[in-house]
Amino acid sequence: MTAREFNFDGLVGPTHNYAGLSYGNVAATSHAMQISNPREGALQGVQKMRSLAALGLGQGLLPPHERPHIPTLRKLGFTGSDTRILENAWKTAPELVRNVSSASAMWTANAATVSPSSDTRDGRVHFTPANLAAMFHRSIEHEVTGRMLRAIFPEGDVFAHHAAIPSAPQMGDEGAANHNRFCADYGDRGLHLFVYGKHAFGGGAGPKRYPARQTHEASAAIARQHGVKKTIFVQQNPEAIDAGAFHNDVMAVSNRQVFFYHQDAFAAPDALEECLQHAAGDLILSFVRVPREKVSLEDAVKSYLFNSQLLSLPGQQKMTLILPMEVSETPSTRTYVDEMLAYDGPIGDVRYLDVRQSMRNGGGPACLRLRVVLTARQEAAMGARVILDEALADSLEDWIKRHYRDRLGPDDLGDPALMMEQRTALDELTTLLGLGALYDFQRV
Ligand code: SUG
Repeated sequence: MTAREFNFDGLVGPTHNYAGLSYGNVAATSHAMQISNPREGALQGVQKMRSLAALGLGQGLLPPHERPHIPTLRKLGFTGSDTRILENAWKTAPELVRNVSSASAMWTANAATVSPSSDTRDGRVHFTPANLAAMFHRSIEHEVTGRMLRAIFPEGDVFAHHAAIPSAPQMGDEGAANHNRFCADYGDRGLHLFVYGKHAFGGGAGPKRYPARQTHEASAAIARQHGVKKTIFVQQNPEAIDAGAFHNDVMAVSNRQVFFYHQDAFAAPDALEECLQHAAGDLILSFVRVPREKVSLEDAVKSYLFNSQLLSLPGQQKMTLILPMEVSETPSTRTYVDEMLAYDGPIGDVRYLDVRQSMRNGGGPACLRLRVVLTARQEAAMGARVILDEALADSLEDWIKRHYRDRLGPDDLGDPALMMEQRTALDELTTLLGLGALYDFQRV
């Protein structure tokens, strides 16, 4: 069956800010309390989508979430009108307001795990929103993410939706950011590599400094409920997590038969390659392993070399790597990329993108996208207007310029005017995208 891979990018939300909420995410904590520019961030995101769509790739988008999220503050004991809740919470517990104001849903690699129909037992495309249990500000995303996915991919013969798995650190699930799929063509049966940070039960090694956000138990649950036929589970190297690789997609990226990864991403890379090749059978895998002598773990985390999008462009035999600008500004990674292009490997081209607003929170090109493989029939079964074309990109830019602030500090988040501005903006966006009443403020 022929199929296409779509990248669904998260649109940067009106409250994009640097609150330093993610312990273990070095970029986010080192930019804590700086001033952000939500308008620039959102425009950078649309430009990213526009350039990938212009290369002939399937490009979709997921809208921002409602932030600040007043229903969460209600669950935490605040009462009264929405404005009163925000004002009281800001006076008595500003850290809670910062947590419920994060635009973190933009990093859609963490939105869900998606399994293509060629790989599941019932032949449907399966979706499970990630519970993101490790970080409070992200643990409040999954319900609305699930709602969005159901609106775009209606439940039925074609698409199957599951609720997030139970939310506790032992079941921490961070979605597609810890998952890779290998296949010949996108519509062919794939081999799924689930990467976890630690076992929740039964001991075993784990990181010492920073949290392992994804557990083996969570990865196994997702694979089980999607009915994925060919799976391999491997632990992320605890040293990589301790160096700041809080998700495996900071250390590795795959596309079809190619796996581009850092030597220290996994504790035993030789054994992993052997195991993957054995499981892949006739499909000959191609491994591009970057040695630590060329790029240190530290530079991999700083530059986000592996948080790139490895893509098959129409008509191109070799693959293209979409990299953040920071890779060209880090001497070791720039040299590595130049050497890689000079050598006759599977990656034949690179392009650099400016996603600096997101990068300062630890979100590179790959964090911003959720991959969804769809056949033509599945594409036709989609609801909503979320596939990017020039006209939609123009409308989004116009919408951003009318509604977004160009300056936001973590001390501005208690402003009721900001809450109202983003509601007006999101209300208009749901109409533009044909999504119906999606947000809690639209459903009361
Ligand atoms: O979960 N940053 C996100 C970045 C997610 C990146 N995703 C992938 N690697 N796939 C996180 O740590 C920072 C928010 C703040 O500190 O204000 C944040 O949530």
